[in-house]
Amino acid sequence: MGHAPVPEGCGSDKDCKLDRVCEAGQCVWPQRPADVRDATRPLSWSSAGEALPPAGPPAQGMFRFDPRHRGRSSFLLPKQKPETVWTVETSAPVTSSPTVSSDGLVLVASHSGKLFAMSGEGKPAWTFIAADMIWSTPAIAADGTVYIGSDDDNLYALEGKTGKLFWKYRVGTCQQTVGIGPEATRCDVDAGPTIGPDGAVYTGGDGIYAINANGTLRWRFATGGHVSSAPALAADGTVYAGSQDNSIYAVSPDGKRQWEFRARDDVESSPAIEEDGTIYIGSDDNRLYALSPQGQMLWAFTTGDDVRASPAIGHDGTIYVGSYDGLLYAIRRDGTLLWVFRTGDRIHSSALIDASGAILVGSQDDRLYAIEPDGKLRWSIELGGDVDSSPILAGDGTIYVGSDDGKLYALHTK
Ligand SMILES: [Ca+2]
Ligand SMILES: [Ca+2]
Ligand SMILES: [Ca+2]
Repeated sequence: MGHAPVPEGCGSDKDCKLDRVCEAGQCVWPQRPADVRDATRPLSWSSAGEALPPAGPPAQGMFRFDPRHRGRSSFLLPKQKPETVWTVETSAPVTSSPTVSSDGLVLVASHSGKLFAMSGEGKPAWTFIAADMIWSTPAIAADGTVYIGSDDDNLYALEGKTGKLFWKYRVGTCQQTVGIGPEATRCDVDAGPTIGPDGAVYTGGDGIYAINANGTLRWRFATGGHVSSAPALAADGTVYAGSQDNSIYAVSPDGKRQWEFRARDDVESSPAIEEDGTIYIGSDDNRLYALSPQGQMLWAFTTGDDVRASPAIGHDGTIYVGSYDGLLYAIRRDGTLLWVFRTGDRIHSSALIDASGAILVGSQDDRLYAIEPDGKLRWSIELGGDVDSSPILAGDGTIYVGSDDGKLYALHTK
C-alpha cells in the first residue's frame, strides 16, 4: 500500500482512536494492514486432545447475544477455574467476539481478515477471507446465514454450513476502502452486526445502516462520524447506536431520526436496553449514561477513563461495565455504585452475565475473570495477550474468547 498514515499526535495509547497505539508521537495500528492481506503464514491448529461433550444450543447469535445487548447467558459459568481445551491460531489479534451456531460450529474472526468456522472440537470446517481486517462479530440468522463486516467496507452474508458467499453489501462511498487513514476507515464495517426480529441486519460505517436479508438497503441514517457502536433494537423497533461524532442516536424502524443525545466525546460503546426501555451506553468522556426512551438523561456515572465496553444488565437490573481505568463497575439501576472489581489494565471486553448472576470479563492485563455477583473473584485465567474480545459461554460450560495473541481459546473445567 502506498498510503502513508495521516500524522495524528499522541502522548500515549489512550490518545489514539480504536485500538491503535502511540509510537513516536503518532497513532498507528499495532499491525499494518499490508501484512494482513499478505498473510501467507499457515494456520496452526492445536488441541489438548480431550473430546468435549456435545455442543449445546447456541451460546450466542450475535454480539451481546440478542438485539437488546444485555449480555445475559442462560448457562452457568464453571465453579472451578477452567483449562484450555484447544486453541486456534488466527495469525492476528482477535478483538471480535466468537459465536456458536445451532449446528455447534464455533465462529471467530480476526485482524487477519479471516473468519474461521470450526467444530466444537476445534477442527476447521471453513474459512472466509475478506480484503481487510475484521473487528466485527459474526452474527447468525435463524436460517443459518452468517453475517460479518470488514474494514474493506463490506457486510458479507455467508452460507453457515459452507462459508459460501451469498452476497456482499458495500457500505458508504469512501474513495479508499482498505488500509489506514481517515477515508480508509470512515466506512469500515466494524459494528455488530445486529439481526432484528424480521431478519434485517443493522450495522455501522459512515452512518447507521439497516440492510434487508436479501442484501438490499432498507435505510441509511447519516451521522457526523464513524459508527463502530453495534446498533441495539428496543421492543418497539427503535434502533439506538453511538457515533464518533459524540452523539447517541435513536432512529425509528423506518430510518427517521427520533432524537440525538450529545455526550462529551466519542461513543464507541454499544447500547444495552433494559426491559423498561432505559438505554445504557458508555463514552470516551469516561461516563456511563442512562437515557430514557425519550432521550432524556436519567443519570451519568463517571469512571476514571474511556468506557468503550458495552454494558451488561443483570437479572436484577444491576449494570456491569468495564472502563479503560481497569475497573469493572457494578452500578445499581438508580446510578449509584454497588461495587468495583480491579483488574491490572484497561477493560475493553464487554461482560457476560450467567444464569446465576456471575460475571465473566476480559482485561488488557491478559486475564479472563469470573466474578461472583457480590464482586468477589471466583477465578481468573491468564491468556497470551490482551483480552479485548467479549467472552461467550456454551451450554456445556465451555467458554470461548479471543486474545490479542491471535488465538481463540476454548476453556472448559474438567
Ligand atoms: Ca475501510
Ligand atoms: Ca476519556
Ligand atoms: Ca496486556
